[in-house]
Amino acid sequence: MGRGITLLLLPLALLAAPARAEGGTAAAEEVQIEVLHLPEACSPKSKKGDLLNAHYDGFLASDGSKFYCSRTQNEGHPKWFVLGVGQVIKGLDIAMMNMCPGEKRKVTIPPSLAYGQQGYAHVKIPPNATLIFEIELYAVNKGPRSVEAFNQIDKDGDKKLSELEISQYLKEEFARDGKKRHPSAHDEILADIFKKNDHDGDGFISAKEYNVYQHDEL
Ligand SMILES: *[C@@H]1O[C@H](CO)[C@@H](O)[C@H](O)[C@H]1NC(C)=O
Ligand SMILES: [Ca+2]
Ligand SMILES: [Ca+2]
Repeated sequence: MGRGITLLLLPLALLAAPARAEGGTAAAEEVQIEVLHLPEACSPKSKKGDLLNAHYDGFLASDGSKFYCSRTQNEGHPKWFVLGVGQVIKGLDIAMMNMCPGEKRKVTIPPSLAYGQQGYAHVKIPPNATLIFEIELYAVNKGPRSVEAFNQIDKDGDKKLSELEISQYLKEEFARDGKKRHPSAHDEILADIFKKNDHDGDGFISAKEYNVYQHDEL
């Protein structure tokens, strides 16, 4: 999967359910991290807003049963997601910080940082479930809303993205991935980008409007 347009526009929402923190006792509410493998050259280390590529298996702590395995999905491709912005459950956002490509971790996540008192019936997670994930990280990349990405689109360097600049960017991305698209796709996507990002409606996407994750200085 390419790193371009899809990620800018449609960050995937895997295992994204609201993490319901509901009080509880402090000690039991932390994510426990056990490093299973640490590469000798451990860099770069993941941070909020980075785009990660990982495989992970999820188990119920109560009986060890496996409720999730990324290897059986999407033709076995590892998952892409942006770290620290709620695309995964809160506990995973915490558990995967400061992690480098090649590193493996086993993490234990309390229910308050997972699916809480509700559970998540869709993947058979009961109420109040402590979860264990085994994670293997493959890549730590600049996130889709990085300073670099912004500057790359902002050709005239005025720190805001015009329709023309985004249109140009879309064309380049389309050309790069070479997928067949309906002729109207460009205009629809362009309109959609402005609808979702141009909050003050001035016809530009400002650095602030673009930097939804607020992970870098723009
Ligand atoms: C989940 O935990 C809460 C708080 O400890 C408790 O009040 C509730 O009854 C539990 N729910 C179930 C289904 O065990
Ligand atoms: Ca500009
Ligand atoms: Ca604007």
